[in-house]
Amino acid sequence: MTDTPRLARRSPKIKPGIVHLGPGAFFKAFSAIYTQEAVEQKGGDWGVIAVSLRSPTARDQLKPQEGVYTAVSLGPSESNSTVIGIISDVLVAPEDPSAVIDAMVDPAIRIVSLTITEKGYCYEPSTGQLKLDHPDIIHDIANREAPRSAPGYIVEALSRRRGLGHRPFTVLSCDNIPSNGKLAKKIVVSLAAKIDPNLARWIEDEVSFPSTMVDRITPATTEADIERVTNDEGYYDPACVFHEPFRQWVIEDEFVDGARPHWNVSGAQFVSSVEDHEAMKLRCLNGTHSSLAYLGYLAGFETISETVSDPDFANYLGQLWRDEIVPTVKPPQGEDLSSYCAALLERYQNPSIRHRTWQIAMDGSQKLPQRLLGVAQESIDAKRPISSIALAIAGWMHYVGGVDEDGQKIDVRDPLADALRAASDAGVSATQKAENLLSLDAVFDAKLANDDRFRVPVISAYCQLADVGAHSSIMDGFAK
Ligand code: CS2
Repeated sequence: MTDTPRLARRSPKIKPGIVHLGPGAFFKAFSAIYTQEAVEQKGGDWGVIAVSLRSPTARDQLKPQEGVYTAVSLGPSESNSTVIGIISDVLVAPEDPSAVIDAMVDPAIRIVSLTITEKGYCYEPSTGQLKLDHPDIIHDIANREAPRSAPGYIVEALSRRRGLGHRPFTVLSCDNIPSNGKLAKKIVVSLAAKIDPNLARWIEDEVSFPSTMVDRITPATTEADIERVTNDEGYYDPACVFHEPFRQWVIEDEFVDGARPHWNVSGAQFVSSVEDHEAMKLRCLNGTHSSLAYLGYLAGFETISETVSDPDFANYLGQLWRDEIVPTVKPPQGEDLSSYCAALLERYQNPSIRHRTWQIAMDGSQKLPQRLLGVAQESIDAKRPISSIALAIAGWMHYVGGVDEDGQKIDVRDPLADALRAASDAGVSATQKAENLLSLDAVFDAKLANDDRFRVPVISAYCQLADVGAHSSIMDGFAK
């Protein structure tokens, strides 16, 4: 390794116009690439200051190579690499909160974009409200100049811009949450209202929060990936990222003063409302991803492509789409849902993308409501079946119980991991365990959790998983 030169910047830095919070693999494989392509073709000062809200890893990887990194697109049998140079600086918020606020207050910054994952919004997944008892929110109300949460940084930076007479920036959420812009607005305005009601009103009136639908499958980078870049490219790049060729970005075109990169030249769609696209993607893709992640993990599969290469799981997936998910989705203009799902299956099958079931299984308490529970509620209301969804939810319940089908410990990563484990452990019988988990109101809306048309199939799927395991349970579904 010591003999291999490190990747170095070859192109000049672009002046920053965006602060991005959450520079993980998805940002590097997605909006950073769209932005680089837009700037290459249309120009503009749209360099990105990348801000990590927690760990210094992104900075430690990127700084020594002046922000550049390699993005590798992996098709089933071909690959293609590009060096991305759109990042102009990387900051680590806990090390220097003032530097982050100063960057966000600079009027040259016209967009603050976010890939902070569901939990970064500090909200209650079952209700969509800001959690005022969240430790970071309590901290940020008391320590405005050194916040911890994304909403805390946004509120303080907007407050200072307002005080200085600057125009606000656009807040661009790129997380997998329905109406992510509306949610971001609700959270930011709720936090601002705790600090200064006039500021809250100004944010309501002046700041834009467009919603977006984002899509590109991007597994976490592994040591083997880094080695592959070293071998293929002849340089060492610990910041490299691997992604599928497919990408789709649908954005509501509501930016403060119309200021945004020409992302359309790189294929982004600007629309007046993103809701139908978001519902299609969250339910058809993320809903089945989570289902395959929990049941596939329990059945012993390491990746999504391995899971769907099992014919029984492929059948289960087809049934989940056809009978339970697609009937709840209104096709967005220009989309045909059966072609959309057929293309999704091909994307899942891509053997070059090693997307671990364990990775997708993370943070299930934050993902379940928008991925699966809304579908279950609508299907019940419309008297349609929910047996495949009930099995997926029961799979999540087993997973968060923390023990796999061979009695091995599962490394459950979830902000509610302890509460989930405690709820599961407190039950003696399988039925009690499932009932305890159903009573967690942070995840399950009370109306759904108390409805026998939901409870009964979920509890019975849980018992079935306990009796015969995930593989036999998904096969059993076809016999019914
Ligand atoms: C996945 C998503 O990890 C997960 O929860 O479902 O990251 C998924 O790969 C992306 O949303 C695809 O666009």
